[in-house]
Amino acid sequence: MADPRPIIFSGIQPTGRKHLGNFIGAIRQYVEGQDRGDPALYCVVDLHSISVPYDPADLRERVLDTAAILLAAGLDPERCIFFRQSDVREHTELTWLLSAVTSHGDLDRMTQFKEKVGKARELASAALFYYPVLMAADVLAYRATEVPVGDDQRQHVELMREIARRFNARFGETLVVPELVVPEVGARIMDLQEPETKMSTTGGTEQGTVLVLDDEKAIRKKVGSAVTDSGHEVRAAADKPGVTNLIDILAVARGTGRAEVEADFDGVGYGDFKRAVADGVVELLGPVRERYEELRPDEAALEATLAAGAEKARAIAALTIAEVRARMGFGC
Ligand code: AQP
Repeated sequence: MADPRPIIFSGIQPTGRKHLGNFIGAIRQYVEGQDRGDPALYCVVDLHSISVPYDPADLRERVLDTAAILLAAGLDPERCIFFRQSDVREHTELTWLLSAVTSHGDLDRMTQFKEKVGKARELASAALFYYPVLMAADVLAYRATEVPVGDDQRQHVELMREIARRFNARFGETLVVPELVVPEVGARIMDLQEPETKMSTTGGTEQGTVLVLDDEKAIRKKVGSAVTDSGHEVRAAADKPGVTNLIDILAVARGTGRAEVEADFDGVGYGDFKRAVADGVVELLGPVRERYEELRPDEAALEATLAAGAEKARAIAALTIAEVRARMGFGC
């Protein structure tokens, strides 16, 4: 018998500043997954964004920005379940229930928490510390089998797998242990100015971060000034992080692999190579920006899309929560 189709779940934070790393590492995987998944669920994770200082009035706007970016990138609400996390209250209930099988030590080991708080650990919100439990609830509520994410989420997915295993061992087989899915090329797109650090919404350089909504001029400027090295070979190597990053970006834009890009640019200087990368990124993101401009003004339509998705999501999550509650000894 053929394998059943996967249940796919992934979440993305609400900001209008989605970058090329988010697009390559996550968003294009979402679009690919919507015909494979049964269902594929994608969620704007607004509850996660309260883990750092934020402006409530701004939050709703950023959710709509993000929703419009994802729809512009190719998400089709007819082929996937697309919704806002806070509309499905089951996520917060399951977070609390799963905390029974999550240890303080588990959360204390999360490198993303350590990187984000730096030395200001005592001032960090409890929500930031708890973020991986909410992320586990997001996925486990749908008994997802696949979680498409970028490489930076590897540790969080490992933890949710462990939480599911522990729950099943303690309360009986209930939750599905999901598989991490990271893209073969582009799982970690690096900052163009600091290619040793990942391209990031909060931590990167302005010039080294290509935004999905950047216009052609901005894209060409940022890619044109990307840091390379003192050599001249277009070759992926550990000691050539800048060039390797550009090779990955072009490979994704052209739908090929590293080897094909290296072969195409054998003997070509960095200047021409960067121009080709800029062309590729403009082709990749240009249509998304144009479609975004059309979709973003119609807030009522965006809200209606998210509300319809939430209703479908809730129907699935409610079944899981009911079973989890029963297993844990709560009334129905
Ligand atoms: N540089 C990256 N390369 C590949 N994938 C990436 N992702 C993030 N950065 C890269 C993936 O994008 C998805 C959505 O991420 P998010 O918006 O939920 O936030 P994040 O993972 O915390 O990364 P950001 O966007 O850079 O935000 P900050 O600055 O807050 O860390 C995820 O699947 C992520 O793996």
